[in-house]
Amino acid sequence: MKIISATVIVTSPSRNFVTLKITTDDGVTGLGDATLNGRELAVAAYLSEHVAPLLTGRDPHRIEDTWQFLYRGGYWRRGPVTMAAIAAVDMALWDIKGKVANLPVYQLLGGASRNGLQTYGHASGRDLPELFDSIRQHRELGFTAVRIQTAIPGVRAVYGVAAQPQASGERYDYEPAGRGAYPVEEDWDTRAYLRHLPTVFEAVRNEFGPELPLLHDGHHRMTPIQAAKLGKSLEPYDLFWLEDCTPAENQDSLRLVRQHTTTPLAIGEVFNTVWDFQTLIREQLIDYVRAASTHFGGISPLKKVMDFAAQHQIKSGFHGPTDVSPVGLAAQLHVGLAIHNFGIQEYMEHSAKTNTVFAQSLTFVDGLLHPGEQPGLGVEIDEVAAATFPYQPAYLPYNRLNDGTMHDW
Ligand code: CS2
Ligand code: MG
Repeated sequence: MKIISATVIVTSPSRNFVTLKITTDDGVTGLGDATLNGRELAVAAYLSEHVAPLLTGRDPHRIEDTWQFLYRGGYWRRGPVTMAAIAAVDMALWDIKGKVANLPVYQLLGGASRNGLQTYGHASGRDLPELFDSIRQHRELGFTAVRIQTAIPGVRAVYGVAAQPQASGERYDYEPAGRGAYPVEEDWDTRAYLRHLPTVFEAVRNEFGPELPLLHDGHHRMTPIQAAKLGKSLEPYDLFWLEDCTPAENQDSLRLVRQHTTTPLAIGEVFNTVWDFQTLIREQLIDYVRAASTHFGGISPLKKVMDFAAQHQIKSGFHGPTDVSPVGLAAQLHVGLAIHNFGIQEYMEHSAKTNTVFAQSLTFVDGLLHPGEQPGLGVEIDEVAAATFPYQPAYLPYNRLNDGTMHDW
């Protein structure tokens, strides 16, 4: 069996997606997700200019060797663009292998370790009534865990909170394509945030009780001691996890957070190789690995990092926003179903428009996601539909503090 072509499909049904399609001489095709929010065309060029030409003639069954060839052979290692490109190849080859074996990919990873994947959704609101409505809406949809994001008094626009109520039935999607060809400036005030957030979780616990698993995303905005302060102040509300509490390029900084709080910590959606996790996992400075198959080099390294994490009783919490495409989401559902140390799966449902481009076999029933029993990943792309949604320049916002200093978004 030989690869005869690798083509890059950029489409923007509700937001930009980059998909790699590998075709073999037997006519079997495989898909991989290479979507990197705000830098999509960089990955598309990396794939079409520097990877696709090298794949022709290779044996698609040699997944590990192809991964190592692209990682070590490119000389310049790691980084989000490189690892998203390699991820797409890895996913597509697992898709092909599953189709040839007539098995869903999770079966090739050791089979199912559970019936389905507990999932959390994004509840948000500018104020408590809106937030409570959003929590109720998510519970009616079957979510058995919710992430809580809310406005902060004095801060104009906050990550994860719609500036206006969503159209009825529309799910809140923070990464809409129409963000414009220049990033929007937002503002931030950590002290206001640290004062306000505990009052929100107290109100949510009073309204919904102690059982509902609640998550929160700090989105990289605190210093380690501020993260420690927040983790400690949220302990009475028994969070499932506090995510991205502080930028983790300096993995050592999580030692300081860990010393002060027992609130479980989740980190890693912006990481792209196991090296970014090495200290965090070895010293058990986190509780959940937040990697996404798309940004972490694909299925192969995602399984490897979870096997490393298992030695330190750390579980998965794979990143599942709308800027991981249905292909990338499917890839990590297969990994999540197979590994023993599964924790929870994020699920920001893709839009109806996106679902006209990507046919998916995943199911979400009784709060559990399952990738389905289709051979391979269980996702197909309608290239004619994809072509009707051309790329739209779109960037994530950025943050400045009140004095104009750049801050983490
Ligand atoms: C967020 C993401 O889902 C999350 O946890 O951190 O939505 C993040 O903002 C986007 O993936 C950025 O592209
Ligand atoms: Mg996050």
